[in-house]
Amino acid sequence: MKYYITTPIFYPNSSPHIGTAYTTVAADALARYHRLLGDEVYFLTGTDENAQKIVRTAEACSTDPKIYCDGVVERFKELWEALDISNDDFIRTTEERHQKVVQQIFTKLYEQGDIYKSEYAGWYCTPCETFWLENKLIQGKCPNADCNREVELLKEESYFFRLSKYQNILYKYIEEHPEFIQPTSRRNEMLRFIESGLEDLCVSRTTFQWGIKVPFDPKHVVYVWLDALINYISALGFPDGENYRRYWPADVHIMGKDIVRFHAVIWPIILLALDIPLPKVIYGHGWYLTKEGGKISKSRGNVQDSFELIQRYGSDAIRYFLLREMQVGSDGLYSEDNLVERLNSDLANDFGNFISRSLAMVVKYRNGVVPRPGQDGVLEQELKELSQEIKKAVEKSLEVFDPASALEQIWRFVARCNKYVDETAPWSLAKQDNQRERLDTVLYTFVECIRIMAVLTAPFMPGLPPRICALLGLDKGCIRWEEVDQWGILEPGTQVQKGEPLFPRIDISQFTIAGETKTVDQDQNMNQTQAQKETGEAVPAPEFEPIKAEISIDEFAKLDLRVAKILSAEKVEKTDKLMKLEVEVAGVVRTVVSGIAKHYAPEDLVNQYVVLIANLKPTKLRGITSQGMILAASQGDVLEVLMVNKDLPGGARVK
Ligand code: ME8
Repeated sequence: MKYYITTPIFYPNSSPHIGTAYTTVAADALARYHRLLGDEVYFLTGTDENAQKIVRTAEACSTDPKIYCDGVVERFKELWEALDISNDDFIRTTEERHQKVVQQIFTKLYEQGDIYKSEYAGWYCTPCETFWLENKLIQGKCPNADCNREVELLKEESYFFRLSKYQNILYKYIEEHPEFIQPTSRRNEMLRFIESGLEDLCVSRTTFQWGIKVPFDPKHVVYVWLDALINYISALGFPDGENYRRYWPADVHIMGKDIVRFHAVIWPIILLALDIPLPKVIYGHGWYLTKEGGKISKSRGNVQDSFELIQRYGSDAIRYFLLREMQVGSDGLYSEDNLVERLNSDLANDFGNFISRSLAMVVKYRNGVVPRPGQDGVLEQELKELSQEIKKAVEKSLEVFDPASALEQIWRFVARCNKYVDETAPWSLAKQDNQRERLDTVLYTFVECIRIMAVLTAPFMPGLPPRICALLGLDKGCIRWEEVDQWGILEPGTQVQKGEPLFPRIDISQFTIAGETKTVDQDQNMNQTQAQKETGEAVPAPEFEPIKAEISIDEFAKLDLRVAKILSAEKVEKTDKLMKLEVEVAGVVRTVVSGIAKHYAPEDLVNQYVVLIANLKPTKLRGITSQGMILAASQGDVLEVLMVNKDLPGGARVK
């Protein structure tokens, strides 16, 4: 089976962002899933460069549009690489292979009478690259709810494309093919839009020269949408390229809801006019919004540097977050806090923790050698049935382009596996001589569960399978979709390792607000601690952080530790960990921001004497300058601030 999937071609008027990344990551997960199914996949993305807004942006940077695009396109390519995007091709509309096809199609549509010359008088919105009739404007501005910006009056000789001629054919086609526009809410919107009547579309401009020239009338350049949509076939070598014959029609065009209209109306009509089969599905997902509710977009300037995010959290974590948070038919909420929360709960606690705790037990009880399992019990049977159910559910979700529910299903399996560890309590089995075979079965089941998780998550987090395979002593070939719910794949006798935690916890209390330096404290200890508990002695012993390298007494003497009296305490808004303290030390009052809010109520702290590192360089946390740090002891989830009970004044030295 072939599978042709595309993203929109993005305007390179500024660097790509998290919104743009979502579409591309979603398409990539689908492409990877289909490759795992054994389909012959062609995955296309690219850039839409012949737009008026590109000319404007380049002018603002006093540079040539092509040179400007070349720079930004490199950023796109770098970002896709950093996010492990597995596109087979990257089309730029400034490439000759594209321009040639656009000119051929324009000429053909003109010759057959579907394009005609007339005069355009109306309004143009440059940010949306869209023409509007006067009666559609809202208070004289662009009626697109997300835009609402100034429009410009245009009056020029133009070519027009007869959308109206195909209105009824298209309407009937959408009615008869309920799968054509998805999800259903977007299909209904499109039907209403077509019912309101299609106007012929202005498809050329004469007021600027950047773009593809109309071959028989070169003072015109082709209007951006007609040009852009054709990328989906020009990249395949339309009309007689091998890829075109092999892959067209597209199995799905994935895009945001903002541009479904162009894909569901203009694009099918171009294809109908050319007598070319229509794409099978046009899928419009929601937008990523900021906490304040606005769409993340270049023009709103609320974009966070994607490269920085990837560097901080890793591509798999970003991919997981983006795919998990966008529910079908609605918008997703993006914030770095949400991202860290998901990373800590779903990836570090649930997923990574199962893997480290179960591998730690194979290492502890069987020297890392996968044992031959004995007879399955009820719990193993239940897990096997669940894996079959989950495989089907994931397949069903991906058939309807819904990675969020696919991941939700996979995490049902992860949760069940964690419960299985508690139910089987291998640390107790290990103490009973007559439970040797049972322990073998449990440990074997652990490792099979890890293999299954590696396969299930492979399309979404492609960085994981190689890492998990390395832990399991397998090569990449162990990632086979058809074996997801087949048990007994892993050979007994295989040597596994505990390895590093796959997703170290991120301590968000170490963050300062956006725009300032952020330091991430990766609390690598968390997962290991739990694993250690379970493999440990009668009273499970926690695993401690290794003791740091020796220092001299002189180095220690540099630390100025003082008793400080807490005068006031209040939680820092919009965080759940940070507490702002006013402390009195040696006659002065200082502000200290401390990550203890989860463990203390403000009233429990006021009037207490604590230990302060008084000569620590101030740092900003959530915009508050913190002048020192108070000492606390912590292990796992327990934290206790060190308090001084004798009557010592704020300012007394701690030595
Ligand atoms: O429209 N949330 O390009 P574009 C989710 N060149 N997705 C988002 C997003 C957000 N906040 N912001 C952008 C164009 N996107 C045309 C397309 S195709 C023939 C021509 C994604 O750079 C989403 O896929 O404005 C949206 O449809 C697309 O970027 C718009 O990209």
